[in-house]
Amino acid sequence: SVCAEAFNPDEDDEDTEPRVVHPKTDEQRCRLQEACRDILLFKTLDQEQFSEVLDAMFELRVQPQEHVIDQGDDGDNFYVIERGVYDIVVKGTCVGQYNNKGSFGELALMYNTPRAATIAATTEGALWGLDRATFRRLIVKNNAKKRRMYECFIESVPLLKSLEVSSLVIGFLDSPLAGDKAECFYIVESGEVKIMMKSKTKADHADNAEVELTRCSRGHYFGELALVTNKPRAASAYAVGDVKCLVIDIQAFERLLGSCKEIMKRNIAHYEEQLVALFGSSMDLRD
Ligand code: 1OR
Repeated sequence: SVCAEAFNPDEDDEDTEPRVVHPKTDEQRCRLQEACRDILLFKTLDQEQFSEVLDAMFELRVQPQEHVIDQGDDGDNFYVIERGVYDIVVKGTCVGQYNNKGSFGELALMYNTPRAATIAATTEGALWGLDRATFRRLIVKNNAKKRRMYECFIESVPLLKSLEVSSLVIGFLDSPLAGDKAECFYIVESGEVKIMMKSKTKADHADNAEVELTRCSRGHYFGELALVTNKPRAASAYAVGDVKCLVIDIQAFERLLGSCKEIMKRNIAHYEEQLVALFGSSMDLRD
């Protein structure tokens, strides 16, 4: 891609720019807060910064077929979805979709590159925009700081070694969910996570007992299966004591880890062998 400017958030001299404030009613602020609750890129912000971000955001309504972003354009805003369905189109082909949640438009702002995809509303929708200057001043700098803190760790994870780490948009979670929503992929930074599955043997099945399949510690990943197979979560993950995980959302996962999918699929074959050993059947992890 075209990238003339180096990625160096520390050299930005945007601290002197005036603070952007779009006044909002209480009702708007409520909806905005709800839409922003699970946005990974906002998780590195402290409360003061987060509230500055909320102040700067502005509401935007879109109609079906409307393009929010056109591939190749310069980046103006970052967008958080309040509602609506949006196609992700790369060179004329639809490669994915946002369905009533999530965010997009961060790449051009983070790396000073042209828009990497077209985002087209397929329904009527509502979005919240954040201008480029505020996004860079608060979010890009924070993300870069966080990444520097974790550089050693990221470099020690074999799966991530093959990636261009500079394009990794990361979030951190202090204790993993026993998740059923297949939206994130996790890498353990510290602590231990146990992976549990409902037993398939008749006796255990009656009382809904869970069987421990494995434990994940520093550098191990989990949560990739449902993202690779597009099926519901096959097992639950529980923190054993304090756990810190690096979290990658599904869009970033697709964009960055596509090349790692083959490695992951090979590991899924191992899961199936383990399940056969445990329960006598693999329960069709894949199709
Ligand atoms: P942006 O500023 O480049 C378009 O503007 C946005 O689409 C982009 O930031 C991302 O937020 C979002 N490849 C590139 N951009 C994507 C992709 C994507 N998905 C979402 N965006 N891929 C699709 C992954 C499902 C990879 C296609 C090869």
